[in-house]
Amino acid sequence: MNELLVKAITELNEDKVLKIVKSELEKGTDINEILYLLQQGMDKVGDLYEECEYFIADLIMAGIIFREVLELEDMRFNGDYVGDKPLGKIVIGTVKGDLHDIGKDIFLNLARSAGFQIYDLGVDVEPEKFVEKLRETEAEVLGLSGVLSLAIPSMKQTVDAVRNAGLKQNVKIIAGGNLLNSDTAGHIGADSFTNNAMEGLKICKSWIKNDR
Ligand code: B12
Repeated sequence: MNELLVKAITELNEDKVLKIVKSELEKGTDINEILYLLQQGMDKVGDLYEECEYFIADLIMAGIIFREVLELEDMRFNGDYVGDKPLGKIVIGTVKGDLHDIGKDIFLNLARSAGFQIYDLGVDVEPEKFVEKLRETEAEVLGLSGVLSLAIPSMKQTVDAVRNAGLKQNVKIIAGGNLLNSDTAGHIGADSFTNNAMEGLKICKSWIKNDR
């Protein structure tokens, strides 16, 4: 299914994508494997856009198809059961200037089903909004999402704002998005970074564990 699914999303073939995903879910294929392949397809859609083969309408279509897959009932994550008390609190948002929210939503659904309480600020979030929400909720983790190049300076501004507000010693910051690497992450000044939601969840869990 690997190549078929990547090809179907790259070609924006909605029916085929849904058919393959449904049949893989029936077979018991791991959700993360499906997400990984869809993400690869999205990268290819992005490449075609860069090469002027695809236009903005195609990016929109790719986003719609991805959302449809995420809405399938069996795409829900089975997280750890934690009872009434949340495992920890995460404030999250897509940073200022960036409207991409599919990756953010994948991570937050995963974290929520693992027992985290999530405060989602949406997209295009100003640094001050993150600071305000961290103060209000006393969350232990701040998750910053972004895929545009301009998300990097926005993430840095947000980390700086949290530090300047005197909150940094109580808050761990994780940045997520597919253009992040150790260089960009170093520049941003977050505690960690990832381009994989499952890995992000593991990092957040390890922070909470070490805290207790
Ligand atoms: C779909 C899409 C859109 C959709 C977005 C729909 C939506 N609701 O999100 C729409 C049509 C709105 C869009 C608009 C634009 N887009 Co666009 N888009 C894409 C595309 C094809 C896919 C993005 C995506 O959803 N990927 C799949 C998700 C699952 O991956 P992800 O975000 O990386 O998330 C994963 C991890 O990173 C991680 N993660 C993500 N966030 C977080 C947060 C935390 C805390 C953690 C722990 C983990 C985590 O978990 C996820 C699952 O593993 C990308 C191509 C690409 N390669 O990314 C271009 C791309 C990002 N877009 C691009 C561009 C240029 C634009 C526009 C400027 C186009 C225009 N001329 O208007 C606008 C910008 C609008 C804005 N201000 O944001 C460029 C950016 C270039 C750059 N370097 O800046 C890209 C790279 C395409 C390209 N190759 O040229 N886009």
